Amino acid sequence: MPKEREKRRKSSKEAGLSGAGISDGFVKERRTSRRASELRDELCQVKEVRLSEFNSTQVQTSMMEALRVPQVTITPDGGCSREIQQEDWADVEGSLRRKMSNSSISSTGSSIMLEESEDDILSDNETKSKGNITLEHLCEDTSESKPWWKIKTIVNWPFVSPQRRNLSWVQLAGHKGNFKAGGEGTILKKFSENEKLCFERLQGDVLQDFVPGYYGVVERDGDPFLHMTDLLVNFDRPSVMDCKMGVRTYLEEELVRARERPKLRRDLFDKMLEVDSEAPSPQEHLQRAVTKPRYMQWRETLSSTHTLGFRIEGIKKADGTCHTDFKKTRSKEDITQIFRDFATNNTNILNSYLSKLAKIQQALMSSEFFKRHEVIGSSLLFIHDHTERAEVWLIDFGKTTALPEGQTLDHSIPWQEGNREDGYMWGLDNLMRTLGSLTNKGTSEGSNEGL
Ligand code: I3P
Repeated sequence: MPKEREKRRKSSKEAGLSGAGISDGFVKERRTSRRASELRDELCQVKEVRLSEFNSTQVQTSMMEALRVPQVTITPDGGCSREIQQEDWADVEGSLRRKMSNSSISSTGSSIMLEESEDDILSDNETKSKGNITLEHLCEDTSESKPWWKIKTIVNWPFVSPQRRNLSWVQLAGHKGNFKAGGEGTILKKFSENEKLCFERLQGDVLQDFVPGYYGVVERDGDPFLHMTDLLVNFDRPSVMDCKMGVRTYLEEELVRARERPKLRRDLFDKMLEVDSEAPSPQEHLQRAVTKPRYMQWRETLSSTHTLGFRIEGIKKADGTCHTDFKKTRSKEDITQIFRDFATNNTNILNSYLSKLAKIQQALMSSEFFKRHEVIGSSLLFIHDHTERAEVWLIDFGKTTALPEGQTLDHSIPWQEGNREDGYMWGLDNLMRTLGSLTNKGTSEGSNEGL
């Protein structure tokens, strides 16, 4: 069975879903969907290029260079920025060399792969990375007629009227998940075991009021989905902003995996090139690929993730235009200006956001869930409309991971590999200062680092 189908079958099983109990009406849909799955599987064949195909010593050497995953140590420098020290992992390199020599690079091939992400094969990634997207393009109902689009933070736009909800989708940010229309006022998000566990653990936690309502796992077209509240349902032509929180956007376990089973990705190299043709090293240019941690770390230092502990991923304005071109938005001045524009310099909206953030901050400080999880790749979703109603929600828990029993995080202290700190609270503090500077209220708490 192809890998992808096997994976889907497993996750469906893990979600406790089976053929039993599914109505007859589903059967036809499922047959169609099976064909769609097969087509997807064909599309998903990952291109594997064995090292043995690279005969030149030069390329082999550069491959070795690229596979050295750097360690990033972030230390507060007492001011507005954080110092980033890149160290080579001598031990990693050693074990990698052993691995590679065991796998006979030169003749018999190795298990180190050059691959493209499934997302990028299947998505409109190119369009997204260009930044500005018009609503017309995205307002078609993609949920049924389009191929399987993978959209990370997707929001539901009541395009015609809340009653006649011709579901239309707007792509906002980064990583692409899959969303479909749920019942009234709800959406379906592509199943992730990790995110499901988070929603379950969040039940009864003080954070529950700040995350989308969760209604369990449902099956649609043969695939499992998480059923949750559509956060935009009571807004009229809302403006939406996605801010990815924290100083780190990849899990520590991803670093470990990259060390143990390094993969070179051409799609990430291409994305890098699109933003800055000089970003890849000469070696990376040669092999036209980078590892994921290398890409993620580059993205973090390019944006405000490292310096402020959050970054703007995407904005949808009330006029329907979407902007996702914030990869290089780093300075506090730029970020402040973006927030000002987003809120149309409306003090009521800004104050409302600020007071929501203060409540979130309070809840985070007393949350058992937050204490015991490494929160990576999670966003704060800002939503307001012309009525000046403004809400902030915590979303995206696909990479939020429980710590071992007994371990807790501070969420403010610098990250060093092993401590699993994510800098979420530090980022939130900086975010509140940004908004505070626009309302002249500032924030009463927090350190002076960052902003
Ligand atoms: C993507 C973004 C996503 C990440 C994705 C990256 O980069 O960092 O968060 O997914 O990795 O390609 P960009 O924002 O520049 O498009 P995860 O958070 O799930 O790791 P992927 O290509 O492996 O999906």
